[in-house]
Amino acid sequence: MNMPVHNVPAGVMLALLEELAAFSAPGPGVTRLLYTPEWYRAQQFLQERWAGLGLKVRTDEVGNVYGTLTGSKVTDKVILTGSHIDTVVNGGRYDGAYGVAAAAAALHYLQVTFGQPLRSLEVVSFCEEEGSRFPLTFWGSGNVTGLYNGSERGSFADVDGVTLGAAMAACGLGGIETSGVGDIAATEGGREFTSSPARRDITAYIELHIEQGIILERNSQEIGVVQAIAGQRRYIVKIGGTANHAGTTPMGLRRDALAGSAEMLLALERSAVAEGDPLVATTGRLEVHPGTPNVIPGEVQFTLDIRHSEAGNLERFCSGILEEFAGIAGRRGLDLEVLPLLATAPAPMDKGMCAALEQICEKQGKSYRSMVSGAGHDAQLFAPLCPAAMIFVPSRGGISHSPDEYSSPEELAAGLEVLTSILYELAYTEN
Ligand code: HGY
Ligand code: MN
Ligand code: MN
Repeated sequence: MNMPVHNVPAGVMLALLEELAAFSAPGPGVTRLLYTPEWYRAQQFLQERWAGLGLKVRTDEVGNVYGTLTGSKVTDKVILTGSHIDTVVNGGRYDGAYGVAAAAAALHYLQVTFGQPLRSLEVVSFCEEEGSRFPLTFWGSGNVTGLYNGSERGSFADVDGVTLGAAMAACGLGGIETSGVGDIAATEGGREFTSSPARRDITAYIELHIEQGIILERNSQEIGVVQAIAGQRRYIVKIGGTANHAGTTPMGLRRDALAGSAEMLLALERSAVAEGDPLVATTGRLEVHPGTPNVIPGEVQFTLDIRHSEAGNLERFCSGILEEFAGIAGRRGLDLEVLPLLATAPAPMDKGMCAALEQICEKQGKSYRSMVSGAGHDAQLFAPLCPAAMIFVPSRGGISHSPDEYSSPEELAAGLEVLTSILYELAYTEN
């Protein structure tokens, strides 16, 4: 089949990326956390630019922004493409934003070049995926796919104690602060909020994203066709000891929550290394209370992020390490509380779309490889609901979640062309 999509101009995408990077809190890299002023301005900016690109724009009650190119034949279903607009703290300018900018540029190119599609195409800027501000992740796609039911808005708060519902209300969004979990109490405005029911009108989801790893660069390949996304377990672990005087408490009489945590984290690393690739385990955040030099730590709270591409191995590793934590706490006379935060199963991508992506790369003479994603992505929430696919482009040095995150304009443009090509096949041809 000839390739009607070629030489897709990257200018619109690169300009969007440049402008999005400016919506950040002060500091190195890009920091754009959910429901913060910089987050709000970025979503507002996208609505204006997408309207200017001829897309029909709307926002849902959690702040996901959509731009639709309505089809001539199929209008009650959409082919969805996009990614998340939020970032980690001091992150890069491509994680998430690239998939959002490229999707809008692809729809614009398709509309200008081929006119109205047969089937509706829709770009989405998901409000949140990282879990950087509130202790939950995939808040944007999770509200689209039914992972969340709205009751979370009163029960999750950021480090300053601002609840998800209050932060939403501060952005004028549908959520209003509620009382506890699962109990959607009437609010001061007397309005109940409704949780956004899972959408049933999405026939396929495609996400373009930077690899955030080193495999494509190491193998000098332009495109990654993702076969599966690793499953993820996230926990908050609370260790209870006894805060006491650092000078007068003999070592044998201590219940030191930080020393106990340190033994647990070394056990975590040792077990993960022994388990071997592709298992990874990380503690990204640890808080010590009271956190003063001359007081034995009475309480420690740390996060766990554990991933594997096989569900059984992930389950076995998690239960094993939590058992080991219980043994350490028991020996030290410490209290242990483990709060599960997230459990996403490994998600296979759609075989038909993977094959179509490989064929597109072949025809366009782009080097590519099939691969598993160690990073979590919105696409994994769509995989159980509709055909889902992901396309990667190289990350320089494999660096991501860092101000040094970088992909060249040529690499970004290659990904854009592959995305545009599969969207053309899905929306413009009688496939
Ligand atoms: O953590 C992840 O895998 C993704 O970048 N949110
Ligand atoms: Mn991402
Ligand atoms: Mn990320």
